[in-house]
Amino acid sequence: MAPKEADVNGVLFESDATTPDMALPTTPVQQADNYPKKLVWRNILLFAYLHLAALYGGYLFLFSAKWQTDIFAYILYIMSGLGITAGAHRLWAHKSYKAKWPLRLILVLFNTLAFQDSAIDWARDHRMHHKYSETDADPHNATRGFFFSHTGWLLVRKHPELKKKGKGLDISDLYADPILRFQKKYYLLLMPLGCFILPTVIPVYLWNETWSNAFLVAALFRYAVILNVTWLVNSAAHKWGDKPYDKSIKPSENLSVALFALGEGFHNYHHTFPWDYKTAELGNNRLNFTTTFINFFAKIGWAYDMKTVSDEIIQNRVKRTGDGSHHLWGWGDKD
Ligand code: ST9
Ligand code: ZN
Ligand code: ZN
Repeated sequence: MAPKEADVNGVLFESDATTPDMALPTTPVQQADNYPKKLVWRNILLFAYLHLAALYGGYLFLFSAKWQTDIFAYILYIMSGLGITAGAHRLWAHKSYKAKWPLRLILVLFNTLAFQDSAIDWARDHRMHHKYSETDADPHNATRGFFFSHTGWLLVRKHPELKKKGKGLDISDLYADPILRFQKKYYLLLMPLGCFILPTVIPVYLWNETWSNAFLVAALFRYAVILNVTWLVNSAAHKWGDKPYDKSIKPSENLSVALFALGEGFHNYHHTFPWDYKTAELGNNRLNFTTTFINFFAKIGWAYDMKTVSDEIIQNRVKRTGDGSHHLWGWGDKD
């Protein structure tokens, strides 16, 4: 990991003199066209069904479901979103802060509601995404086009280069956590319960919602929205937006994605400084609810050792490799 610079109010400032392993860029090797794609029909059919049912669920959300069901779906959206952003992404994939076991338990519960596979598998793919960004060993290599980076990568077998290079990836820290091991071991029981069964049963029993409204709105519509918002970070935020920190990479600052993704759209910053727990230069109250959430738990002592980057390092990097748009992204004083 990068060396510590200072330790102020529990926040560790890191130098980018050496980049963490998962941030090392590699020379892109474009072999994707030669690679025989093996379609996974089970996933194609399930995602097609999910999206058609979710479209109808969106209609029911607007015109038929009870207001309690709509609010419940929104709360589930925030909870499962945090399970991805504060849990799988910032805590487990990047180790950008540490969490005591009660917070890890909350995050693993939230993460299970999101059904994006176990946090161990999610973090393993995400480490490959950073370490081999935009090469064939990147699971959702954005140089293979918008559709591939958004959904297509989940509809085909992974590239052989990914499986080869993936053997060298160290994920022993993830397996060392009993909470993560438990989630992976019982995933096929816990995930259906958290993502589909409880979200359907709760509205029916607690406020007399119909079965179809509960299933289509709180389970399927909410799940499809969360999936697509997450995938937009891989597709839209690897395509559209400014590059104030490093103009040589595709990841970009995308405000619209950040708005829906609880603060995960400032992707040029994130790929430049992946160890910053804010995943953005600015944190609290700047379209970054995930940072507000982690800061709250830091106040009660459940989150600690949050890593960030000093202003000086950011400014140097902006001057050295930015595209000149940085002034557009300084929204007043930092929190
Ligand atoms: C989903 C995940 O949607 C979305 C992740 C998005 C990430 C976004 C990141 C952006 C930043 C964060 C922003 C968050 C914003 C959130 C906003 C919220 C408001 N390393 O995978 P297999 C090896 S999931 C090392 O089966 P196939 C390994 O040996 C949706 N090795 O490959 C492995 O064996 P094992 C629901 C690796 O057979 C073996 O290969 N889930 C790695 O090619 C086989 O692995 C689904 O739909 C690696 N990374 O199948 C399921 N990977 O595991 C989707 C593989 O035993 N997945 N190996 O060690 C699948 O069905 C399959 O994975 C497949 C590929 C068909 C895609
Ligand atoms: Zn990341
Ligand atoms: Zn990315």
